[in-house]
Amino acid sequence: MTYFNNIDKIEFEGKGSDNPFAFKHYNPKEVVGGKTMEEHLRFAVAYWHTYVGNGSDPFGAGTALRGWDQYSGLDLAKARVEANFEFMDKLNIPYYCFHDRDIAPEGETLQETNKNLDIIVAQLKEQMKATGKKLLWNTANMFTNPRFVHGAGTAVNADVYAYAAAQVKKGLEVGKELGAENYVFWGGREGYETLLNTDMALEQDNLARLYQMAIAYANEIGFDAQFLIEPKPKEPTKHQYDFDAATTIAFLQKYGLKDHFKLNLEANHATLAGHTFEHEIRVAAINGMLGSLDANQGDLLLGWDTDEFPTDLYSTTLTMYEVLKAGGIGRGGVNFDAKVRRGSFESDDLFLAHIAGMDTFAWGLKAAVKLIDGNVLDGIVDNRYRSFKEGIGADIVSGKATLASLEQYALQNNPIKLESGRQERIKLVLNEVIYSV
Ligand code: XLS
Ligand code: NI
Ligand code: NI
Repeated sequence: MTYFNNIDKIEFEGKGSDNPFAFKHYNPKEVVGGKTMEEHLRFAVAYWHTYVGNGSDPFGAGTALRGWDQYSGLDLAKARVEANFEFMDKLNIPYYCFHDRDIAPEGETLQETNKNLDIIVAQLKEQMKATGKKLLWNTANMFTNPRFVHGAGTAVNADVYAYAAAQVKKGLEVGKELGAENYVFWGGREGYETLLNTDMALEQDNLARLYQMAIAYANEIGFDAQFLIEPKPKEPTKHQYDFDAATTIAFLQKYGLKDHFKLNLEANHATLAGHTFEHEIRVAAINGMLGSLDANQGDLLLGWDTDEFPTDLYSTTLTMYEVLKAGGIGRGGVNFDAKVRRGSFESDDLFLAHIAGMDTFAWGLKAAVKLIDGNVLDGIVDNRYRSFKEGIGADIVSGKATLASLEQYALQNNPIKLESGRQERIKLVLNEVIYSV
């Protein structure tokens, strides 16, 4: 059964094309910056938004019209698997990502739920074998079911904690079965609403214990995926423990977990934390923790995770700049954790939205390569910090300087000569680079 019958394979037609169902910038086999675009970007479809999301919001019912609407239960789950592989094939997207509960319905018991999962995992495996498509990551949804009202790995109730652990165990088995490149932990309910009823220390210790158990079990079954934590400051919980990259790294360091994890960073989560996406990527990169990206964008006028498809060229350019400077995305990828707007309810919109995201990332990639090849920003940064390359600056960097030696220097060095940072000029140069590719 096919679900997108009016859509052919989306091909690269280049900048002059006015075909909305074609790429203008994403040319998978084109080599830029030493690798093909496909190798740089490693795009992934997010199962939850693309096949499960229906356009509902807190004020209104779903609007989406989908070819699988007539099904329910396991039949619906099976139809979505077929739709997934048709969709990835037509868009030439190599990877996908899912939560356990996206792909198969929950049963009455954990046994039944796992059985449903097994049926769909077998179907996914078969389709992956037939098509060569791959799983970028899977994760456990430990936030939707009412049992997680007070947390999962940070639950106030040990029975819920045990359930969450069972779900993670199964998630690791599923990841292994499907050869996932990564395994993600996103703690939607791992936080608190008020300190008045919260034992923060115990909750965080328990969360670390869950991660320890996951590492041990992955070792035991020989699942060698990269573990990722996805920071988010809030929503659904008022305060989430994995607030941002820096907080998450500190948490991992405290519990001796840092070597076992990297970060899955999401643009809209950065916005909610009061950061730019490139800030989060830089923090991860300089700590050796850049794992993967959830590509989307928020709305600066709204205070929640709107998960829009990324169409902001400045952001994708600076994102890819950070990724290239970090040496690439490694085993990670660019997962479109993004949903079409409620008003974009036709199936065609799923294609148009992914084309918009992929083209905007490819454009950003080309601009980022140009920034690097032209030594545009590196030259500026090197020049700005040049005083640390010689004399007193070199002494500071090498560790030779002391407070006394610096005082001696400062006493005779008068006046200090400062230079402009030239921000406005640099931003205009950035504009020129982005629009020239
Ligand atoms: C929610 C998160 C979620 C994770 C996976 O805001 O982005 O979708 O990516 O659980
Ligand atoms: Ni995400
Ligand atoms: Ni999100």
